[in-house]
Amino acid sequence: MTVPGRRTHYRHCHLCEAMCGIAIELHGDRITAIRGDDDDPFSQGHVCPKAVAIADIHDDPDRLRRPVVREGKRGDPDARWREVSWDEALDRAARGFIEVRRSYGRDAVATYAGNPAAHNAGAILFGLPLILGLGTRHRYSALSVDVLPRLVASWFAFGNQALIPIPDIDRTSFLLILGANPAVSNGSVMTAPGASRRIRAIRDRGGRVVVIDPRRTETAALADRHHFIRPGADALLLLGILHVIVDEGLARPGRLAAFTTGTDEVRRLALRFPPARVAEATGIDAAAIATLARDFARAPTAVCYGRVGTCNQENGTVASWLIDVLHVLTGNLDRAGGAMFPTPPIDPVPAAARFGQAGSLGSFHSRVRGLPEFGGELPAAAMAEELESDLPGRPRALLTVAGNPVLSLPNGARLERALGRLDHFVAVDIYRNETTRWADVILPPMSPLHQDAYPLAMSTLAVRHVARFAPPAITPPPDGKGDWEILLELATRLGTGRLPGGRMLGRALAWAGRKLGPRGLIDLGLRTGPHRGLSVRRLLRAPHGLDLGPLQPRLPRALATPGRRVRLAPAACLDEVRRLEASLDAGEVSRRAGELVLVSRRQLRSNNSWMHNSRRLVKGPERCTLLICDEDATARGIADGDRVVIRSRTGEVEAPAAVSVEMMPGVVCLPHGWGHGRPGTDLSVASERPGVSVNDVTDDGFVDTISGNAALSGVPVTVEPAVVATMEPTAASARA
Ligand SMILES: Nc1nc2c(c(=O)[nH]1)N[C@H]1C(S)=C(S)[C@@H](COP(=O)(O)OP(=O)(O)OC[C@H]3O[C@@H](n4cnc5c(=O)[nH]c(N)nc54)[C@H](O)[C@@H]3O)O[C@H]1N2
Ligand SMILES: Nc1nc2c(c(=O)[nH]1)N[C@H]1C(S)=C(S)[C@@H](COP(=O)(O)OP(=O)(O)OC[C@H]3O[C@@H](n4cnc5c(=O)[nH]c(N)nc54)[C@H](O)[C@@H]3O)O[C@H]1N2
Ligand code: SF4
Ligand SMILES: [Mo]
Repeated sequence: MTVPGRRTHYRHCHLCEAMCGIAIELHGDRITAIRGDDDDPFSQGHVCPKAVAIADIHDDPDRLRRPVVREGKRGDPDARWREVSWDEALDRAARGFIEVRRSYGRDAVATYAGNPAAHNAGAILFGLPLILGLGTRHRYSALSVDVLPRLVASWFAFGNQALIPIPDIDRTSFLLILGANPAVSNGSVMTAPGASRRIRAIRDRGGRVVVIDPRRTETAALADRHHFIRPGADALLLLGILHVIVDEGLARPGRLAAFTTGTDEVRRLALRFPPARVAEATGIDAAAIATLARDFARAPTAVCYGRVGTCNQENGTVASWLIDVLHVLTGNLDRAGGAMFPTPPIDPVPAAARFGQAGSLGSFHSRVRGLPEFGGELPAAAMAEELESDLPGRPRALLTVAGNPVLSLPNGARLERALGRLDHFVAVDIYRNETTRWADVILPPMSPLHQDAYPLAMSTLAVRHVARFAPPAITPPPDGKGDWEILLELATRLGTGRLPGGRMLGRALAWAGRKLGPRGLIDLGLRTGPHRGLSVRRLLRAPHGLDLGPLQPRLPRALATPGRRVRLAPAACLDEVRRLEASLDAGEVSRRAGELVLVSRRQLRSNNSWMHNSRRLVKGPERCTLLICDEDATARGIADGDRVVIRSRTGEVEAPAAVSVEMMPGVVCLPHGWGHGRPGTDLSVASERPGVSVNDVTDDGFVDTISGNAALSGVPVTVEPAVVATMEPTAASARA
């Protein structure tokens, strides 16, 4: 029975990659409850604690509803912010860019796109033409503190960064997880709602799950085996595994052999790394490496899933590439139960190839450190020094879209200082936070609940083919704008469609977008996509989403390399392994006594840096703690709960220690996304329990050599008890 004025709206949750189906109970336009959508064929009712916080963000009084401009000096914590009309805000935003461009040229405008932009179809479809249209070399995004090494590896091997292998988790009989914690993150570059349930199902059907992580994680608790690994040593571990597979004649590439080149080179390479040679550096003993290799190779189907831990480290591209090598040599690439390439309803693979977005590496370099561009974008680890350096070509203006680089990029404090040097800064964002407080203008999009929902990017990473579209859940406010409208209006004012820098894809999207809007573009994509009979209308009639079946093989047809071959031995990776081999021989890879390195972690009730303003999510005990093992804590006179100082080359932070059996000796761990104690923000809940930013101690100088992706993992640090001020004897004696 329906109560008048009450209704249920169904859509996917836009917060993380799992895209769980949710049911939002509404009374008029007021949210009364959010729960999992039991009828979603993909997520089957699964949600995590963050889903209900969608309501908190939607109703958050701190969330910006109208554009604001800063009056007074940049960065002044006491600056006044004034609400202005959209026209005034957009004009002022555009004018600043036009002036900077006129005085200093196109490269003087920098852009940074953050994670929520990837969860918003309108922001993707309208952000891309704007950013490409600006034609600047100073293009940055969260990709290069996340998945860039995976994209580079795909471009090397498959000729297209959009061809990303995904674990076929529901059909595999052996899952090897390297540096991912889906029990908490809910899966990444593997859209698999209810990932924990899917992992348990592998074991229930007689398969095996092994986790390799410097922390015994929540995911490790679901596995048959867990091995600690020294941060950054995954490439060596994989070489050791490949050695056993080649040496013991376990390699079976099967049908892949017909369209793969470079197999002999990688076989020869692997033979140089017997497990005994890599054991000490990885922290995993040789017998365990050999067993792992045999189990993987002999399993009926097997897949290796590497994620943030294998990407955000110094050997990120090599590790990502060796995972592909492992899949090819064992015949597990592009087959059911192995690593597969989804064919989503709107397929970026042919689009990327046709519009010149398949990939590119090093066609230009950053000015200061010479880091390579990938796909036209520079690594975000270079952003602070680029904004800072007076070499010719310094960016004077910045546009951020859904990003919080002050908390998300390595050496965030340095970036923060550099933001103070800008002539003009515009943020498209919903909060005045650690980054956007430096802006001149903040342009806030409406809540996602006021907008259509189609998981454009996440569908391309899903472990099944699914489709789901929802209209706005709640009537949009009359003066509200979606991300796409803000980006379109900026583009119009900047005339980016006419700029010579607007690449073909940018111009095509800008033209079609103006005519069709995001819903029209999505409809066009669905109608012309690989799955027949889809359209927005069809999906509106299926509010719980449609299941379009399991993943299907795509090779060799989808390959974009010359002659449609998998290129298994890219020169850049072979060179890098030689370098790694030399440092292995020099003993540089092994742990020095007493040394500590830092890794980060995610938390179920957090989403990167921007959901700590939900009281429901942040309540409970302090969660921004330093995990440290007993041995390392005792050696430093640290007891559980003590405040400690964590120091690196770039800075220091103070946090309570949590002595934990989860941690590998020599490795300590802070969560990322905290650090809300900076002045001048408008985050009333988050600033009550600020925590500290791990990225005040990570190092922008520490990157994956091939891609320039930030090595956020494995940062050398020292940890010692915080000095208790002698003026406060009560506090000191309480600790004694
Ligand atoms: N040390 C360490 N650092 C890390 C990581 C790590 O594991 N360790 N992880 C890295 C990873 S994987 C990522 S993806 C990055 C994330 O890096 P970022 O994307 O830079 O940071 P987020 O915390 O996701 O910030 C999102 C911003 O978008 C805004 N926002 C939220 N919703 C919307 C919306 O609908 N529209 C608009 N326009 N804005 C919105 C928020 O207010 C916030 O300012 O952090 C990286 N940094
Ligand atoms: N609850 C929650 N969910 C999220 C997010 C969030 O902030 N909170 N963020 C979302 C985003 S943007 C992303 S990209 C995904 C990320 O999803 P995941 O990749 O699952 O992310 P993490 O939980 O950071 O897991 C990385 C793991 O790698 C380990 N690790 C660190 N260094 C190394 C190493 O050198 N080698 C190996 N083998 N392991 C290492 C860490 O200990 C950690 O357990 O999560 C998404 N989902
Ligand atoms: S797992 Fe991700 S998509 Fe699912 S409810 Fe939680 S935040 Fe939303
Ligand atoms: Mo991410």
